[in-house]
Amino acid sequence: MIMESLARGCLITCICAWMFCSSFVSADSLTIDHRHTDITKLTEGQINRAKSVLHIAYGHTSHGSQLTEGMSSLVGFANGGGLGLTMPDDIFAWNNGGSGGALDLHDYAMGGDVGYYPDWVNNTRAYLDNQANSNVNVIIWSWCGQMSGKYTGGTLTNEYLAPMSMLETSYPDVVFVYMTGHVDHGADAAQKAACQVIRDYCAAHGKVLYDFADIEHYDPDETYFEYVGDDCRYYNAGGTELGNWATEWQGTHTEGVDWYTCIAAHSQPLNGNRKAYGAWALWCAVADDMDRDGLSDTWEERYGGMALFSGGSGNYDGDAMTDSEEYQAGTEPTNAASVFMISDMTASENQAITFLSSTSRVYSLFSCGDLCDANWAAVSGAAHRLGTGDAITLLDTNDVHGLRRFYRVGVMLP
Ligand SMILES: [Ca+2]
Ligand SMILES: [Ca+2]
Ligand SMILES: [Ca+2]
Repeated sequence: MIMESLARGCLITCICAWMFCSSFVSADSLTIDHRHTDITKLTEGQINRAKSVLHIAYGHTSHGSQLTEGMSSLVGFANGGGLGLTMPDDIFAWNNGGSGGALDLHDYAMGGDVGYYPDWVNNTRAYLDNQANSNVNVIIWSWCGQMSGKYTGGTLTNEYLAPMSMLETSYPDVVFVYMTGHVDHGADAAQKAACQVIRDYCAAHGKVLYDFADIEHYDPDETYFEYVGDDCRYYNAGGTELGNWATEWQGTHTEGVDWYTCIAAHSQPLNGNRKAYGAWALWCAVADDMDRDGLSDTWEERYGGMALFSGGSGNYDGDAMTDSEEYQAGTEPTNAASVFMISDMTASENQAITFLSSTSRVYSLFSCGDLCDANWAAVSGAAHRLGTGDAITLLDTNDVHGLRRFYRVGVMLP
């Protein structure tokens, strides 16, 4: 999502710009998929926050154990410096109860898997209604099979999506994590269609999704395998087996350095590795937005607490930007003088657009020739810039002399 700021002012004859803010952050869906399997991108602070905030209950059978088995063996891999990790020892430790500074994850908390309806719903309610589990704030269920069958049988909504949504209503302080099922080459079309139904539902309704199937379509180099089985074998469109993406990658990389061995039910260790990386990305992301309003809880706490900004649509400091826009732009939501705006524009050989940037935000330059058309386009040759916390300048190096140009700057979270 991009927010844009324009400053009004004349650069040279027929070249001017205008300022406004548009778009906003809202309670977006959160999807964890193959794009979130680089565990080296997680920070120690994010991991420790997940460990301090989360109390997770996980219901699963064999396929779902790829997450927890992968997470178990990840501890030693990271301790040994795998992938160049230099985190403190045992930072990825987890156990039931969270003792010793580990992540609190109640493995096999609820019997069965999400394929067994209505058992999984009843088991969830019984678990959460048990006072002994009153601190649990994340529920996650995996599939083993049945997903594609529910799709073809027309019960995917009534036996999965709708009950999940009802549970969310019943337990508003608990984050429920949706999942896609494992890839299934034997039922490829139905499996893909079922996954897409789940993805579309989660995207449309602001849900949290761990996209199990998507992770199984990619190797660590982001090579995509369209026709693939849960054992990582891949095929052509005609069904001819071509290889195994996991064993091939493992065979050309170093165990203990690039990947680690682990139990991965029905599959290969590399798949378990990637499930664990995705799981930790999930824990970190969930822990930083427990109220699911699209605003980082860390950011909200920095400026006074989540109660001040709930929903993000308010405007605490009364300036021209909503709380959500302030979050996206990295401006201060409690300081009306802190807003996202172009501060200077100069025209000489190039058109120079200057503004105060924020760290951890990415900026890009757009222009158009007619505000009535408002046909904004990225300025060619103007690279995206990472904010520094100081003023930065974006340049339009194209020859626009004699042309009318309006500029605006877009900002987004990386
Ligand atoms: Ca939040
Ligand atoms: Ca504001
Ligand atoms: Ca402000």
